[in-house]
Amino acid sequence: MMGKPEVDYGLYLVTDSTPAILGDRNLNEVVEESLKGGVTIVQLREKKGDTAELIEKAKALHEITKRYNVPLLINDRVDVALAVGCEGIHIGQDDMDLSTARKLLGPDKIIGVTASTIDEALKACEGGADYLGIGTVYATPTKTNTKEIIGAAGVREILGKIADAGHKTETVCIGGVNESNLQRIVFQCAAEKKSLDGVAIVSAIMAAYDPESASKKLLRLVKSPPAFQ
Ligand code: TZP
Ligand code: MG
Repeated sequence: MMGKPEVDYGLYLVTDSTPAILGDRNLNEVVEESLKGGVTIVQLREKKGDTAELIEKAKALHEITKRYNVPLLINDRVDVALAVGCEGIHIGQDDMDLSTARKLLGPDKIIGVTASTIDEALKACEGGADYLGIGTVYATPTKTNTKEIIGAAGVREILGKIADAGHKTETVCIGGVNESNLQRIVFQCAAEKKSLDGVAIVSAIMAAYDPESASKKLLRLVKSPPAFQ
């Protein structure tokens, strides 16, 4: 038995292959640069393309993430994660339900769930999600169809409620996180009994001129306590 891998959620890269973010660069190269910079977990998020193409993309990316000993999760697609044999999936509220996904993937795969409200968060924790992606923290051009912009205060409220309910589920926040605001967001989000385990980022890494140094800088900020209290 392999068991579930230990995961460091500290600096969580979510990919985006759209022209606005990736431009004419190569997805695998950009992800590998960010892995060199210290990204601790990667989610392949592709909203377009057919299944066969997505499986090929995910397989190639998995070869890279494995070399860095970093888990690869697939956004939305349980079938693709199973086909590739990668470490797990991330599902939103409109995707496959958590219990079905768990049945299909088994106990050892990582399943993350997006939560924008207290109810969504509690339900995902009770249902056995490994981590929550809490947000959207700030409005972001990377994802415009976000239902809820909850701010750092909204994230903190959710963290407080899941801690009160006794859940140990890991947590990251997502939406508009960058070098300038990372520490303040982490600081503002901290609830009495629970802080974030990491931050999930698209554009501040993927769209950076130098994804390796951007990741290094972001990782340093994640791993150092906020410079103010
Ligand atoms: N879910 C909520 S916001 C978001 C996703 C996938 C995009 C975050 O992108 P960025 O560029 O880090 O703001
Ligand atoms: Mg989804």
